[in-house]
Amino acid sequence: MSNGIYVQRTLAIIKPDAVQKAEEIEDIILRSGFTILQKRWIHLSPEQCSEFYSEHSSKIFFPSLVAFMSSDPIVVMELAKENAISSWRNLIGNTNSHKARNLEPESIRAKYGRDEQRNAVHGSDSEMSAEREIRFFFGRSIVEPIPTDQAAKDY
Ligand code: RTP
Ligand code: MG
Repeated sequence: MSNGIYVQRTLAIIKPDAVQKAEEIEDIILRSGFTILQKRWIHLSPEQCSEFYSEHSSKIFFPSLVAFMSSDPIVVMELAKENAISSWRNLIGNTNSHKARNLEPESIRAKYGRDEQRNAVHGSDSEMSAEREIRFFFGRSIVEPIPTDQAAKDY
């Protein structure tokens, strides 16, 4: 068992409903101890959104999600921090912005989201999806994962 800190990477997106607040959200990200390794603005096509969210292709909200995510530019960021995936998911809060306002009033979705779809931000939900999503937008991470017992097994 390693005693080292496991600096993990995750993918964050500032969605079309919140890009006007991108600077404020980036401030929160940095004040919360994340490093922004890579960042780009991009306007996704409906086809690219469908591919990115393919795990939801059978859901009733899929067409509307694709229309929303391709409606305007987004900001995508590769973030690094110890336990970045769960740390970022905790900071963004419940998927439904109304629930986030009740349950986690300090969360990003509570502050900047509108409803269950227009919820301001995205976060990878596992190491596997983080790898896939970082590759989707950036080709590859600019840093090699720090080897720990777990990481050595995964990579
Ligand atoms: P995300 O992937 O964007 O970080 O969000 P999440 O894990 O919290 O939620 P997920 O279940 O993966 O849903 C992906 C995105 O689809 C939209 N959504 N709309 N009932 C609805 O209208 C509905 N449910 C989900 C949201 O934009 C959600 O973030
Ligand atoms: Mg998700």
